[in-house]
Amino acid sequence: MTSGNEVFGLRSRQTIERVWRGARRATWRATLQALGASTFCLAIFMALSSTLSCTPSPGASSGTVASAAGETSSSTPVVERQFEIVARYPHDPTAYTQGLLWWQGLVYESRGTYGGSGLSKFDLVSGSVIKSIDLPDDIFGEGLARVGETLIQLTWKQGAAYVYDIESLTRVSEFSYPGEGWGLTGGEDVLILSNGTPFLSFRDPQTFEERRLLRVNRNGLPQDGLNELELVDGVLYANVYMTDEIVGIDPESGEVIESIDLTGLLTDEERLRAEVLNGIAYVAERDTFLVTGKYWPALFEIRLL
Ligand SMILES: [Ca+2]
Repeated sequence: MTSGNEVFGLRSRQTIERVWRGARRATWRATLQALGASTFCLAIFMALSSTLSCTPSPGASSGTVASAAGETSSSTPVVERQFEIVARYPHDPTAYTQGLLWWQGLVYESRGTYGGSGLSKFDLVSGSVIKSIDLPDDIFGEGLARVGETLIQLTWKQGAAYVYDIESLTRVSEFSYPGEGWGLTGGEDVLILSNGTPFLSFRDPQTFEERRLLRVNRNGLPQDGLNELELVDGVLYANVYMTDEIVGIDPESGEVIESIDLTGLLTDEERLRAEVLNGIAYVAERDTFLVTGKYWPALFEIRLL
């Protein structure tokens, strides 16, 4: 009962040796091929170097290109933030939302369009309106911010910022400013105004005088379309016009540091009648955000993860 094993063992050794010899030949072939390829590449590289003077590419030297290939870049990486939906609430589908904020258990909303502009406060859960005022048909409402016991509402092209008593929504005074008004946020220390461009205007909450102009950059390029705003613990959140994205901006440097993709909040059927995502309000008590859009039938409470 040995022959079988011996034969098997002999054949096995022969097989192993054949494989080993084959592998060595293959390795040498691969090595020679690699050397040949390396030599060829080296020759090409030297030829190119002699004609291109080893000048770095503009992208590598400017630092404005995302560093997917490991290039050095001065731009700030943008963190993709995930979120969870905490709740869905009703929202007036006739409201062209331009400004949104939360204060002491109520939602405050500024509405736009010529003929449909106004200001209202309503209960979050039921959507029932506590108080609402309309603007004249030739005024187009825009961003909304709270300063103490007052609300400040921008207008699109009218150059006027209306100041209201937050309790009665009675207009108490008015500021003027040049250019368009889109989003507004801030508080007692500073107000920040967007106008659809990459530039944000930092203004004195008491006088509305401009203190600082900041250009917002993303991966080294200007971030256009900044719309509704919300300042939360040193991060400025902004709707990007015509998209389902909210960006988080460092208000000191102007760099976009966060991105939240809110695609899919509404159903396809709801989207047929709705316009773009717009409206961010921070609920400090629960560390959540309320988000909605123009003519949206719903308002969502979300938590960033
Ligand atoms: Ca807001």
